Amino acid sequence: MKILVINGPNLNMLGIREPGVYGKETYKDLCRKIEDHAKKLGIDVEIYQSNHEGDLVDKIQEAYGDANGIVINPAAYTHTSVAILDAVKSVSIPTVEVHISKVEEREDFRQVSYIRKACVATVTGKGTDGYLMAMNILFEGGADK
Ligand code: CA2
Repeated sequence: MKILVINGPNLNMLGIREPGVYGKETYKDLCRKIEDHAKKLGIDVEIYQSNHEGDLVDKIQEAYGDANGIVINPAAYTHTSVAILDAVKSVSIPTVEVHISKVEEREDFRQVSYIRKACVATVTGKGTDGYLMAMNILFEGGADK
């Protein structure tokens, strides 16, 4: 089984600013945590980050026939991107949406998620542990093996 973890714009800046909202862990810490968890589950994982919407769409399309599940934090594109929603729909790969912060308790514009409709589950407000929870959801049956 292979899970693709995709991170959107500015998540590479984790731990550098706004630790009150996104925690103190750096992006490198997050990647290590995801890789350790994949090892524990005995699965393959690939981690990808981009600040560019089209690159995120390309990566989702490349997962077709390669990954059994996708964990995605589209970051700001969550609230704006029909292209990322359409990409997830087009590949029909079980996908879990993750947000480090509790988006439902933040600004109104963060209440909108275009991608949510195409996802089997959403995890919010659990910090970076949310990524591991999303991997567990796919491992336990949300994903085709
Ligand atoms: O809570 C989340 O995971 C978000 O997807 C993070 C996005 C935000 O636009 C979403 O509304 C919620 C922001 C990504 C990271 O932004 C940073 C900003 C400052 C310092 C470090 C990261």
